[in-house]
Amino acid sequence: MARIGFRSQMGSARRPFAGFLSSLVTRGVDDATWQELEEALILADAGIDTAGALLERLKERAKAEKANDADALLSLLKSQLVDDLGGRNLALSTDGNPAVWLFVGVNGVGKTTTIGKLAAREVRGGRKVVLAAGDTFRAAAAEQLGMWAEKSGAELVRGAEGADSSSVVYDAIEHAAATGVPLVMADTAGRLHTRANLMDELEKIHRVAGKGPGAVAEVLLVIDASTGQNGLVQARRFTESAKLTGVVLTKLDGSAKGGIVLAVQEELDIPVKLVGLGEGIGDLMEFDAAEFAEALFD
Ligand SMILES: Nc1nc2c(ncn2[C@@H]2O[C@H](COP(=O)(O)OP(=O)(O)OP(=O)(O)O)[C@@H](O)[C@H]2O)c(=O)[nH]1
Ligand SMILES: [Mg+2]
Repeated sequence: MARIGFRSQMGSARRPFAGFLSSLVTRGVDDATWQELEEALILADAGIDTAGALLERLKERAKAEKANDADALLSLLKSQLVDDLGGRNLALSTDGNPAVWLFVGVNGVGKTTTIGKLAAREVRGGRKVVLAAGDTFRAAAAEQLGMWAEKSGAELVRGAEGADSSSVVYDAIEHAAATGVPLVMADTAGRLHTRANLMDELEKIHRVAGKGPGAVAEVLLVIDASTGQNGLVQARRFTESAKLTGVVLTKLDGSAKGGIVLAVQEELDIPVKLVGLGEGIGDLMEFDAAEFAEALFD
């Protein structure tokens, strides 16, 4: 399988920076440069505060390092992005017997698809995986996860439609423990069939999952990058209640703009661990700050 890359699959993410880049190349660094960069960052969904903060850091460094031509400024920009976005531990923890990875996020963001892709990656790496159909909102959700189980070579544990999600997840963990499977990935619903609060439900799943033989090793918030700043507003609700360990940013291949990566990391202060770059089973990458910065600004 050809290795997928940010540059080839990033869709519209680079587009907001095209104008800034071409005037930088033709005019060099002048008074308008900073303003054009700030506008491009805001257009790219970085958010006003994040764009402003990045610009301040850049200006200071440009002055100190006397970066006053286009090439120098571009490499400074890339290295600032790598400093801001990189240097974090992106490995998914496998602590626990089994380790349990919970996937949370509003509906339609790509939770189930991400689980399918990740299960395939783990199975390819020689690990056995149980998928827990914790989204009991509709029967189709478990069927969709079942298809991913088949494609990826993982095993599925599901309950009846409308069953208690946490009990399905608990059963999956017990089953994994009993059969020597080291990893459980649990799907959850983005909405509920009862009037219960989604955050309360997720907390309950987390609590119950920790009571069994396994341990919750990752709680991954899935965010649809193409929803831009709106996605961020939704994400904040999850950060208030769930103990998140990382973000999966999906659909960066579509109409999403690249600045959203900055906004998520700076405003939520949770590492973007994985990026979704398509609907296929191989379209998932560990986030790579250097490759991302190159892809945006080369
Ligand atoms: N282009 C693209 N599409 C994606 C990506 N990830 C998921 N999708 C698509 O987004 C749609 C929703 O994905 P799901 O995985 O069903 O989303 P979900 O969060 O499980 O949704 P609910 O179960 O309704 O809460 C599907 O059509 C997926 O194929 C991605 O990285 N890129
Ligand atoms: Mg789903």
